[in-house]
Amino acid sequence: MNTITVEALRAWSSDGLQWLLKRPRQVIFAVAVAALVTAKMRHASARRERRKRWAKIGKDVVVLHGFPRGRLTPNTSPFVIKLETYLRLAKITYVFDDAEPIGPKGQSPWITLNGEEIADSQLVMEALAKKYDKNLTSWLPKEEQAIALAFNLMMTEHITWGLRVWRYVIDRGEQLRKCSKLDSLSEYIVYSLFPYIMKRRTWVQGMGRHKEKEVEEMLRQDIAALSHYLGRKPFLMGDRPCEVDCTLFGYTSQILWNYNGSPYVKMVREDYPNLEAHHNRMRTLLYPDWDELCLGAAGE
Ligand SMILES: N[C@@H](CCC(=O)N[C@@H](CS)C(=O)NCC(=O)O)C(=O)O
Repeated sequence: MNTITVEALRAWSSDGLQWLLKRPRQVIFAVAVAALVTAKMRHASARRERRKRWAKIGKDVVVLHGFPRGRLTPNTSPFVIKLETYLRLAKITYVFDDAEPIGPKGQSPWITLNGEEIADSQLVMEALAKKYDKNLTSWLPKEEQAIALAFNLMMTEHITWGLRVWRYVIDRGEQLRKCSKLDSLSEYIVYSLFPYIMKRRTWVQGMGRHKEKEVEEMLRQDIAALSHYLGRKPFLMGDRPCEVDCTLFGYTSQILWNYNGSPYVKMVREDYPNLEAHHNRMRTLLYPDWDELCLGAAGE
């Protein structure tokens, strides 16, 4: 390079630097945009790679996506346990993956099956029941199927919200933090944002507008109804477990293991002990590997 070119370059870069120094806001904005674009591209590439990995898992093998395993339960979400329990009960081959817990509808769980993505535990179970001919409730008379449906909805649309009030509004995610094992960044995001977000959501849904004791009483009635209907039967609908038992197991798993300090533990354990017996029966039947799936109490 000759001297004139070097001089010209020096002058150009010094002018350029001067120009940039006079525009700090624009520079910060440009750097932020570049960082965002890079992060988005990396995110999109990781997403593509995960999908390639899931596509290779095998024909007709379900990839169940959920939050990371809990310390004391295979999952801290009743919906993930509900679906995983169904997969086990229906003997459908699956693998669990926590790399992308939130699915196409913005919630967990969801599945990938032969490259197709299906979200919502209930819709997944219906799709799988059709594909594998595994509707475990269809043998019941229509009248009892209606009862199973109503109990299922009572749990997923009513008990869920009462439990969320306790977990996020009353306990402010403390017990959930103890029962989960997340890296410190995810923990910070989840537990500083979730109580705030969930408080808002429980208010919009309606449950969050009631007094603590009112919510407790509502859930007691629901839990009592489940217990009375279960009675002395081994499973909710009789001698054979079906989908609604998977849902019940999802909820008793949360209450018995992840709701320490809430009034609901005593309800399930002491006031309506046939529900704890149901939980133990389902766990023995379907989760011989329960301890291996769980990540162990804090401090281990
Ligand atoms: N109807 C859905 C409900 C699932 C659901 O509420 N999942 C919660 C975890 S327990 C979730 O993903 N929450 C995150 C959010 O809604 O933003 C199902 O049956 O899968």
